[in-house]
Amino acid sequence: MNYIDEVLAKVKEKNAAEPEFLQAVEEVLESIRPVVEANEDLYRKEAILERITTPDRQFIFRVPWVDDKGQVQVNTGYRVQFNNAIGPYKGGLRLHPSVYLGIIKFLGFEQIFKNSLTGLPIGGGKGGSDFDPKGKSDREVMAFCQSFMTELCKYIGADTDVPAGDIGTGAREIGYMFGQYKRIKSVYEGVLTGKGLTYGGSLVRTEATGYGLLYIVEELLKCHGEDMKGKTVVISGSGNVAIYAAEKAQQLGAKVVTCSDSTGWVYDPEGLDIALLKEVKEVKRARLTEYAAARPSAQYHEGRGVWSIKCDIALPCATQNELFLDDAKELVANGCIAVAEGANMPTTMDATKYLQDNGVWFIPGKASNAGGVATSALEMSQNSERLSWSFEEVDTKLNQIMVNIYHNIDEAAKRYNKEGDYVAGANIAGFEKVVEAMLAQGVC
Ligand code: NDP
Ligand code: 2IT
Repeated sequence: MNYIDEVLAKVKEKNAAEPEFLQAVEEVLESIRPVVEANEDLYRKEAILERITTPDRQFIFRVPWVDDKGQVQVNTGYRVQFNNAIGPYKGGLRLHPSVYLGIIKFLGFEQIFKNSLTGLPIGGGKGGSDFDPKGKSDREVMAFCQSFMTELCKYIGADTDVPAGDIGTGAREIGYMFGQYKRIKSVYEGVLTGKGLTYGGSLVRTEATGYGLLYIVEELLKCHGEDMKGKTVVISGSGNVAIYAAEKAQQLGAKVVTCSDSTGWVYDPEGLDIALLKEVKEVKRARLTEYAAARPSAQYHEGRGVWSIKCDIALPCATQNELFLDDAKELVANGCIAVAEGANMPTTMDATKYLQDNGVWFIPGKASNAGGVATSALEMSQNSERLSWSFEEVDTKLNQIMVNIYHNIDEAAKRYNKEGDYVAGANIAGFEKVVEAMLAQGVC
């Protein structure tokens, strides 16, 4: 058996109950075949693939907190430190009832290659909890965050492991966690990113993932003689990534006609009202029914359905496995030319293949949503030098990083005779840098 198949079989056996992790590993290993085949003896001897698919360490802990009725609640907390070959572990904290070890491992594994693609010195990690912030009071969220950080603070630090936001973790949660870290450790350091602007946060971090997504799409289109002006865009999700992707798409002259949440979706043929969407989601933390109620042009539908709307560009920005083969068929039939992932692994493997086989330009999340973590790394730089950069300075750097990512993944794909296969390009370019660092650092 060749080395990749051997390792894939072992990973499947060891992690059988973690389908999302297996999906992420399979996608990466399948697409780096040409690189591994060219170095098979060395990589096998050095156990590169076994090492890169096994986390450095993983922490699982109890998170007890008291709800508003005085009842003690217990959640499970996770932090997986996956690989620090090129820098301190870096990656978000997901707070969602679906979180279990397999979700955190898939996200931490993806983060290794994404962080490598940014060109900045950050390794891969991820964490979170099965806590659901939805419907909780601010005091309950604070109680959870303080308890979570009471344990997590033992494993993280500005030069060790720097968490940030992800699903369910926004500015409010980061603030409570930062306060508790500072209180326990008596150290004021950039241990978290996505902080508020009054205590070490970076301008543009809030917008960064969504804006970065559009910067890479803009570059993709430019290189194919197209631009965003007049394009119809469908987006899923209505959280941090979705809102700022929609905002930047409209700034670039496109019309964004959909968004969604976990209960339903909105079709707004006149183009989303971003200010209203922010008010409903960021301020009121309400459902999309409130958006539709306040916006005469919008139709609200229960369930899922954004991919059924005719569009030029589709941007999945909610969660993993939310764009299936049937959705891909509908997008192709409707003339969609590009799909770029704002979320992590939102497109299933068969849907990805269908899109690519049918000539749709497809950019995988580890490249297209890297603007968030890249700007987190810029926040770390600002914290280290105890300075704050202007909005324009950070935004210009973010734009340049996304343009560079596009050209790096395009070039890597071409180098292995896979022109236009940005999945292969992203995995190969991300992998090459990490492996070079691992080999240089010996067996560790
Ligand atoms: P938010 O919590 O701000 O928003 C998530 C959005 O997705 C909400 O609209 C939510 O709906 C919806 N959603 C979440 N889970 C599900 C589900 N199981 N089914 C249907 N809808 C769901 O998170 P973000 O916007 O930060 O994250 C979105 C995606 O982007 C995730 O995959 C995340 O890992 C990825 N990402 C985030 C980055 C960041 O900087 N924040 C950086 C890079 C990637 P509802 O409110 O109803 O739950
Ligand atoms: O998936 C991701 O890249 C994030 N949630 C952002 C991580 C970060 O450290 O900013």
